[in-house]
Amino acid sequence: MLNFSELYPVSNEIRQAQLLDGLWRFQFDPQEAGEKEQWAARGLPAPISMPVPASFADVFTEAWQRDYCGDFWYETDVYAQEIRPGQRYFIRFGSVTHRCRVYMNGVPAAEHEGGFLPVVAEVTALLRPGRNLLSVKANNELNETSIPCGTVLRRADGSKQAAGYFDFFNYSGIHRSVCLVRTPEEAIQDYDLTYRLEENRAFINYSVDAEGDYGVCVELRDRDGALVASAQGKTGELIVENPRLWQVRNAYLYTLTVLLKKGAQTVDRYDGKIGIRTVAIENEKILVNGQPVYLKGFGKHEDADIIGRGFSYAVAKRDFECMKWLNANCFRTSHYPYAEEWYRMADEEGFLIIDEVPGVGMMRSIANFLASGAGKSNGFFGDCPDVNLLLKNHKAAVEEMIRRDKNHPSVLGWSIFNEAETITQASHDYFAPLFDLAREIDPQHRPVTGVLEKTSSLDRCQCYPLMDFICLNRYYGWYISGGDLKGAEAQFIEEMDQWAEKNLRVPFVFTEFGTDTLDTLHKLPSVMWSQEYQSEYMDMNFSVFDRYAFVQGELAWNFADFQTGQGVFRVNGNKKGLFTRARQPKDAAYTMKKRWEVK
Ligand code: GCB
Repeated sequence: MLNFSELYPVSNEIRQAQLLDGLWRFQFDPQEAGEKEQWAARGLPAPISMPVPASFADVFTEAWQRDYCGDFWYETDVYAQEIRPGQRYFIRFGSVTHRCRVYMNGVPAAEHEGGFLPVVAEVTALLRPGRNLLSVKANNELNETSIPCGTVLRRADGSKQAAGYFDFFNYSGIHRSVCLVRTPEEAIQDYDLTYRLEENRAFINYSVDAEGDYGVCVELRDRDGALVASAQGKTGELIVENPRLWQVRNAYLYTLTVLLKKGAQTVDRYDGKIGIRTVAIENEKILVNGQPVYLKGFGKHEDADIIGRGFSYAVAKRDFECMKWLNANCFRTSHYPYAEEWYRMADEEGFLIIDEVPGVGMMRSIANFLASGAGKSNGFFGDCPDVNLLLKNHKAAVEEMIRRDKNHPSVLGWSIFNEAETITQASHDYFAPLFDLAREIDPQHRPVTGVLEKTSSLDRCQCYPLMDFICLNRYYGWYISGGDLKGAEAQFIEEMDQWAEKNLRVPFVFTEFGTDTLDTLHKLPSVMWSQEYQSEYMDMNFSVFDRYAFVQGELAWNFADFQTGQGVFRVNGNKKGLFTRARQPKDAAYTMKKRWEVK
């Protein structure tokens, strides 16, 4: 169940969510002076302005600012017109990357490790009528005891440099909206739902976590606002006659209203959209409402010009429009849980989501994408400095993600890692409890998976038996036999025949396959990096996928070009997008569109 007020902020006649987004004050703190000098109480000594939400990196024109690694501070003024007695107040951040301490009027109010899930600070006792100072000390260093994994190097001038064991820029800052949330003293904290479908009826079992000794009333309304079911009590069942199901790319959402009642008086109210649907794995099939679904779509990133990893409704809307244009139906939140707005939009649009924790970089290499793509293993769990602490942070991320996202009909399953080292007993012992945890805490018991790269081959991988469906990242024709699609195809088939022989009776989903492609390069006959090569590569991959009935999905890498760190293998970022970073299609997007029209 959620911590108090972690529920997505809403306003109604009882609750209030006041958005604090805008231009905040900001200061780097390379000397780590902020705490000693009491910046939180006194205010930042030399602030500049900084937009929230956004990454700080790409608003700057100086390299040291863009690439800054270490402590940094944000602050803003929060005006409370009145402090109502019998109410509780919270500051809720959608995320702060990668860790933070929150202060209200100089007093510490919350700490959070992990840069991709909400941070909630209760400020009831700290908030004053009038102007209040909200400060955040954040830090974007990477290490091997928190996820995503990486390390900090020192440049010649002594400054810190974040070196992720992953292939995306270490964007940092306040990436998602911030709200001042007011709730009643005793309030609705969370709710869980499970679904069962029978002929013309849906059974929704619910459980409400609410404080106080109040009556609980749950009501379900259809799109037109008509009441279709209601029930009393903290747990119970809603029965919907002739339900409109939430279907893939044909979504229907109901509104669930939870009321806390003291006699006729409503003490608290929370409204959430829900979709009636079931998800399951049966043998080699992924089932939504009992019907097989073939996953078509992408691994994505939260990544755009200027705002970096900051959430923007306009960018998200454009992404959904592009994915719909291609006839896609699914994406993976590679390599971290995205802003909640993505899931709300996916609920509306009927997209499926494989929801991933930032369990990335669990192979020690700063060019991990190269090593793994080519099947060269790097160790990790055997000599990780504090595997228990890493596991603790990883568990917290799994728990917080599932708590946050469990009620979204779009969420099809949970991904525990991307391309981790999985070939040692130590890796199995590390991951097994994480899979158990995900299964235990998701009330809907959605499938749990992890994403395997090439070295996690079936004869060596210790972790694939943990998975309900198997996700493979494969780059035959790029990192392996690049430029030789015929040879690559033969090697690909050879591997897939081995999996087929195993007869695992679970679905396989390709969660990555792709080629770096310059939108300016055409070449006949094709060469690597050309638009022609990307299309030919896709066609080759499709022909291999179609040979195996257990392949039940294809999520291309990547939806759009995205920013990475610098290096000789990346031309200002990863160019495997089917769209440019400005969200314009490359030629291969038309190849996908044509295939996905009929697939
Ligand atoms: C991978 C990683 C992904 C990289 C991709 C690539 O295997 O999972 O983060 O961006 O390869 O393009 O190399």
